[in-house]
Amino acid sequence: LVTPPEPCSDAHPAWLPLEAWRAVGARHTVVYGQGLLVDTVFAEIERACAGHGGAVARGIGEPAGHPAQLMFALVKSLPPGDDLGRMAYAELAAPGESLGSEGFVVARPGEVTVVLADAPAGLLYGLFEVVRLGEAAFGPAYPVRVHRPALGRRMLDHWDNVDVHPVMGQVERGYAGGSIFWRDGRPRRDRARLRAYARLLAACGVNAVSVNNVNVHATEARLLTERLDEVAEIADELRAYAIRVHLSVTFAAPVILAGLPTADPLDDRVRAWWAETTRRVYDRIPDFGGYLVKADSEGQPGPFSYGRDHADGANLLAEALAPHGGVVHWRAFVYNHRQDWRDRSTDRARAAFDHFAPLDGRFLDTVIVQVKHGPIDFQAREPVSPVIAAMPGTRLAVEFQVTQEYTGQQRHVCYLAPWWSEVLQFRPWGDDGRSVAEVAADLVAVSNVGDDRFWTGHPLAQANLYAFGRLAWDPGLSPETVLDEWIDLTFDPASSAGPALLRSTLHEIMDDSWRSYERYTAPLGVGFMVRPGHHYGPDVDGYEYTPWGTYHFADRDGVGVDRTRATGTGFTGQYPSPWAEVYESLDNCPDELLLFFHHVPYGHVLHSGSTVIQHIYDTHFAGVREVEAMARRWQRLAGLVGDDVYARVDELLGEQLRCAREWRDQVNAYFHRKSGVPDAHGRPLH
Ligand code: BDP
Repeated sequence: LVTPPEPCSDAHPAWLPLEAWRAVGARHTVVYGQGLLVDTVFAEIERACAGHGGAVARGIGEPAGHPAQLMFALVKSLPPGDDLGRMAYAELAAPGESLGSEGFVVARPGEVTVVLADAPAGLLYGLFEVVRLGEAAFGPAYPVRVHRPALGRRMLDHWDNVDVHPVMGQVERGYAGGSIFWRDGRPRRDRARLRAYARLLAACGVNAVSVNNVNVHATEARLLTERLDEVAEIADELRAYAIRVHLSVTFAAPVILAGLPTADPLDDRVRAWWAETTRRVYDRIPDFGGYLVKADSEGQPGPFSYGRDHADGANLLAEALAPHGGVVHWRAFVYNHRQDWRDRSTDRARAAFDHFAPLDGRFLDTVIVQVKHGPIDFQAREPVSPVIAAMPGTRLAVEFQVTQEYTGQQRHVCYLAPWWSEVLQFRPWGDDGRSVAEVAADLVAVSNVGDDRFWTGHPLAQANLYAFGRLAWDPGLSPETVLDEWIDLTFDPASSAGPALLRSTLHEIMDDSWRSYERYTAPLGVGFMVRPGHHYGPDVDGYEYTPWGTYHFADRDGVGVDRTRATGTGFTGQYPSPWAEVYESLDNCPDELLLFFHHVPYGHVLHSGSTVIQHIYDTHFAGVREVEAMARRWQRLAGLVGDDVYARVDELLGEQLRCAREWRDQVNAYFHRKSGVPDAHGRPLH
C-alpha cells in the first residue's frame, strides 16, 4: 500500500497543511476500487483521519458502526447494492458517458458525498476537489458536478542540473535554492520531499514533470543511459500521484553517449540507436512520458548541423518513442542569438514562426511542438505568439514560465494567473474563433520549485505554481477564484483570527501585482531593460547593443520596435485577421503593446489620453506607490499567518520596494534625458 508522505520536516506544507484536510479527515469514508492510485486515495484519507478523528474503510463494508458520509468509487467497482453510487451515476447528464481517464463527478444525493470516476486518476483528482471544497462538500444535497481537465497534459519543466553549473548554478533560472532531485552531482534521494511535491502537484492537477534542464550539459545527458536509474527513482515516487516523468535529452546524444560519428536524423545508425536507447528507457520506466528537446537554440545541438530541419529532428525521436506510447516535446524557441544589432531587419519575434510555420503538417502526431506563449521570451508583457495560430496540422504545447525570471525572480510579489488567464482566453482568429486554451494540446510551465523551505523562495510564489495547475485543468477559472482556493487551503482562514482580513489583504496585495510589476519595469510592452545575464533589476541599455535581439530603439525622438508590415520587420503579418490589422494599426494597437509593435515619438497620445512619455513617468511613480502599499498591507497580517511566512515575505517586500525604486529612477531618468521632456507634474526624474 502507498504510504503518503510524512510532513516534510524541512518543507512548508504549502497548500496541503493538515488543516486543509479537516472536512475530509473528520468523516467516515468508504473507498471502492483497486489500483495504485486508489491506494493513494485511501492512504491520504487514512492520514487525514488520523489527524482529524474520522475513519476510512476499503471495499464493500462500512466503517465499524457508522454509515459512510463520504464515498469514493470507481464506477466499475460499485457494489451492486450500492444505491447511492448508482443514484449519483444515474444523475449524470448522459449516464454511461465516459468520464475519461482523469475525470470525476462529485454529488451529494442525500446525506453522503459521492465521488465517482471511471479511472483511478479521477478518484485522486476527486479527492483533492473534496479537500478544496472543505465543509461545502458536505452541506445540503447537490446534484452531480462533472469535472474533466481541459488539457490532457499539464506539465512542469524543471530546469534542474545534476551538477552545479558554473554560471547558471544548479537550477537554471531557479530562485528557490537547489534542485529537489539532485545535489552536488548526485541524486538527493529525499523521498519525503518528492512525495510531498508529487501530492502538491496532483492537488492542483499537474500530471507530468520533466526533471532536467533543457540545456543538457554533459553529466545530464547521461540520465538517458547510464544514469537512467536516477530518473527511475524519481518516477517511482511521483507515480503514486499520477505524475509521469519526462526527460530533456540532447540531440547530440548518439555522438556524446555512444560515440557515433553523427547525430544526423536520417542516418540509420542514429535511428537504431534512438530506438534501442528508448526501448531500454521503457524497460526501466514503463510509464515514461517522453523526451523534451531544445535543439538549434542558444547553442544547443540540433538537426541544422546535418542540413536537416526541425521536423526531421523531432520525427526521429517520435518514431523511437511511439511504440511505447511516449511523446516528444520539441521546443519552438529557436532564434539567432548572435545577430548583428546594427541590422534592424532581423527580428527575434519573427523567428519561431519563420522556422516552424512552414513545417506544419510534417510532424508525426506524437510530436508536440512546444511554443513559448509570447514571441520573445517570457517578458512581463508580450502579445500571444503567432505560432499558436499558424500550425493547424500540428499538436502544440503552450509554455509558461512559473519561475519568475523576468517577473521579479521570486523576490517580488507577482501573481501571474491574471496574465496566463488572458493568454489562455486570447482568440487568435477573433471573437468567433477558438481560444489559445482550445488550440493547445498541452500546457507546460517552467517550474519555480527548489529545495527552499517554502518550495518557491517567496512564499506567495507558491500561488503561481498552484494557479498554473488549476488553469491548465480549467482555463476558465478566474484568477481571483484560484487565489481564493489557494488562500483557503494554505492559510486555513476558517481557523484564523481574521479570515476576512486575511483574504481581502492577500487579494489587495496579489490580484494586481503583475500589473504593478509591469508599471515599474519596461514600459508598454517594449520588454527587457534588465541586467544582462542574471536578468534581475533594471539596466535600460543592458541589451541594446548586444547580439541577443532584444532592443527598444530609444533615441531622442522616440522609442519602440517597428514590427509593422508597412515600415517595419513585418512581424504583424504573422498573425491572422483581425489581429494582424489591429497590431499593424497605430490607432488600434492596444496601449500595453504599443512599443512592442510600433516605434513612436514620445509625444504620441495613447488611448488613455496620456502621451507615451508622461505614461512612462506616471506608471513608474504609480508602480512604486503600489509596492509601498503592498508592504503596508502585509503588516496587517502579522499574527494571522505563520511567523516564518510573515518574516520572509516582509523581508522580501523590502527588497521589492528597493528594486522598484531603482527601476523607477533608472527608467524615468533615462527617458527624461533622451527626450528632454519634463514631468507634467514636476516630480523629480533624476
Ligand atoms: C531564457 C532563459 C534561458 C533558457 C531559455 C530557454 O534566460 O536560461 O535556457 O530561456 O527557454 O529565458 O531555453
